Amino acid sequence: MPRAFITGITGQDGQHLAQFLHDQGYDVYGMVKGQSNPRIAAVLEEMPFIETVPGDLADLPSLVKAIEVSQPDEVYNLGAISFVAMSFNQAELTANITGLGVLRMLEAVRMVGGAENNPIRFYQASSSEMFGKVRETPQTEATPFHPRSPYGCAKVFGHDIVVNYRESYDMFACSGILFNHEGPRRGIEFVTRKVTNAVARIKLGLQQEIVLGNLDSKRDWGYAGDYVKAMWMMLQADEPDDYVIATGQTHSIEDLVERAFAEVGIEDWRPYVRQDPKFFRPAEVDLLIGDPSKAKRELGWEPDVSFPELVSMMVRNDLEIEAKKAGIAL
Ligand code: GDR
Repeated sequence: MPRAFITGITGQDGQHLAQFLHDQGYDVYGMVKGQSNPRIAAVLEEMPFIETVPGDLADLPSLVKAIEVSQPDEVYNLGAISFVAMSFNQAELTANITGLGVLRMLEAVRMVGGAENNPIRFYQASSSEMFGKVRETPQTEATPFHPRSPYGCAKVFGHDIVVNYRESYDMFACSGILFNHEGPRRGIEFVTRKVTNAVARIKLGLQQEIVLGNLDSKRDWGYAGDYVKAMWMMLQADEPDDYVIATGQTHSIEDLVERAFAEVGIEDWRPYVRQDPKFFRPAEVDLLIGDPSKAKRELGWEPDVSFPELVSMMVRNDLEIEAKKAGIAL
């Protein structure tokens, strides 16, 4: 059985990827940091097939040990401080984990797998946040980076060091430049889930309003389940390379809000939405729209779930969860 090693196993993508790889017949190893990681118990309850391995992206010896123990064919580095807004407050931590963590992971793979023609295949979770103040629209693999947050800067370092290790040590190392991807497993701090959860609670009479930041910024939102498949496809290709993974369509936060409220039959959303400067960012990424044509051409990858389907899936999921918690029959 092929073996996959995943960092960030308790995050949205780690969970989707673990299930996907298990379904493909992989043995799945998930790196878990800390003495008693509060999220891993819930993940293991749903996916008991995951073998957990201790390790921390801030600690190279632990990564070497983790790779030695799991002996993977494929490594997926999804672990990061991933919340852009938080990276402004914890910039050094973000640089260390989201940036230098990639270097440490590559180094662990190189040390354990051997320097030349390393057989371990490596995937790095790069991000559309690297484009930041975009230089062209839509963004492709060739678009120059202009990150707008400590998170984006750290991701640029991670991206560049993957290219460098590929070129220097002939490693099979790829980066997926993933645009925003969402779903029912999304953390509540991200805007899509924050909105769909609040809309569900407002519909059920559990909450009065939702407080948001910038409603004008635009994102290219896809479904996380579609995007983890692209990660795997990159590692099955003949040659390692970098790919933009996106839908090619963009929507504003306002569009998201409108569609989520419409899903529960509320046409006029304005009375329920308040803006607060505390949710505005010191520097914003105004317009993201990715061109996934290389991934389609070379990998045969295409997204299945559309933006309306995604919002509908998330609102319905939150309605079910919130109704169950409150003991309300739907
Ligand atoms: P993003 O996702 O920063 O694009 O990064 P997020 O959902 O946090 O923000 C998207 C946009 O929504 C605006 N916004 C708000 N955002 C949040 N979180 N909360 C609010 O109340 C709110 N109001 C408006 C933001 O200003 C922003 O413009 C995500 C993460 O998953 C990264 O890790 C990943 O790399 C990128 O997507 C691709």
